[in-house]
Amino acid sequence: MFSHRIAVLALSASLLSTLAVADSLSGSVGGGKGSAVVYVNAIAGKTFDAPAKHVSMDQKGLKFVPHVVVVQTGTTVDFLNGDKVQHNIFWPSINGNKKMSHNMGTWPTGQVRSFKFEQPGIVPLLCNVHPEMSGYIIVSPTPYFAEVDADGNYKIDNLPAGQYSVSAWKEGKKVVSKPVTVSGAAKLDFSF
Ligand SMILES: [Cu+2]
Repeated sequence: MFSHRIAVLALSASLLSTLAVADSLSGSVGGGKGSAVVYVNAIAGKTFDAPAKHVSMDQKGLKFVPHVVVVQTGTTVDFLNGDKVQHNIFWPSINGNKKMSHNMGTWPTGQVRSFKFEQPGIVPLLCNVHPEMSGYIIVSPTPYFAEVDADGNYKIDNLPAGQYSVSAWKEGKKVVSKPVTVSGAAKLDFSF
């Protein structure tokens, strides 16, 4: 009876610690101003359902707005042409792999075209009507990602405790990856 009660107590404690501890990863991304994204790489033995919710990126004022969008693998992005001129969207590569280039075509004002990003990686967006336009879709392998704020800091909340490989992307730079052990409020800084 006594040992049974201890076992129940022990189980309750371990459940509580699983539920109550809010593990997180945060830090800074150095190397000057500009957009940057931090994401947790694929976790062995773990799969994640593709999010049902679509994410939007517009073409407005001859720009991709926002300039950078980060999504989980399997997310559909809706691209709205919010200008009075036609826009195109294509990417010459994903992660620098030219075999993964794709052209979504050209569409007029007010129209939306959607694309489901099934492969994780860095997708540099271009418009073949306006060579000065550029944007990025960063497709994270996991739901654990964050954009850096104006001060160059990021925070990934609700990351379960564990050992991970974490990558940082910064516009115009090569992706940097580092291992980290997360337990509680873990810290990891990147510099470019
Ligand atoms: Cu354009």
